[in-house]
Amino acid sequence: MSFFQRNRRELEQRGIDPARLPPGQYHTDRFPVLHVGDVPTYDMSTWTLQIFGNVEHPVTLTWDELRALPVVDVTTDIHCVTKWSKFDTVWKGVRLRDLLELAGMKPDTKHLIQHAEYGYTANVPIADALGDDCLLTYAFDDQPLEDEHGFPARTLIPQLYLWKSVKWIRGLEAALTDKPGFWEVRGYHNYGDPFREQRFTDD
Ligand SMILES: Nc1nc2c(c(=O)[nH]1)N[C@H]1C(S)=C(S)[C@@H](COP(=O)(O)O)O[C@H]1N2
Ligand SMILES: [Mo]
Repeated sequence: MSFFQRNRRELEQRGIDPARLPPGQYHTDRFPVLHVGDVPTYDMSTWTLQIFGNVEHPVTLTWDELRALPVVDVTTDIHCVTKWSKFDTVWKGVRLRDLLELAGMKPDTKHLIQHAEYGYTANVPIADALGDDCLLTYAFDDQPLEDEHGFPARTLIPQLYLWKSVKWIRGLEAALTDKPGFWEVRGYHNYGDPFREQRFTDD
């Protein structure tokens, strides 16, 4: 029996439906850390989030302004393209759609381009950012994010591979034209649906 088959059987034995695992994925209880480059550090008195692009009025939020916005809790499975999935992760934050609405995102917006510290970017179709579970999140398991998991804030777009959930988020850009991001221009799929196993460009 392969590692992947054994992993699915272990899930069944724990009473967890293995159909929650996308093809080619295994389940882990750990929370691996994956990123390129250094982990940034911040002075929260100068940290900002910018919401800009195809909007009526660009917004720059301070940390305190972000924390004053309506908070939601999301429990969801996450799937990394390096093949690990983690179930029932618990996040707290502000819905991306509420943030985009705050800036008056124009209705003809087609894409969301997410901008992180040090230039990492990831693109998603705008519809994929507007779901109930799509957050700008600042807490995991009721604790502030750990530095390596994106402190102070990251996005969570759980229906796509996790490279689309951008750590150390600094900007949300509403866009009319697509701008493939850091991994998307390096051979990874432009959309990245785990259940259709869209790992690489031509998958
Ligand atoms: N800013 C930034 N965000 C990022 C990345 C990165 O390199 N830089 N890597 C992505 C990838 S490939 C994955 S799998 C997830 C990993 O999140 P984690 O380290 O919290 O598990 O972060 C994503 N967000
Ligand atoms: Mo990843």
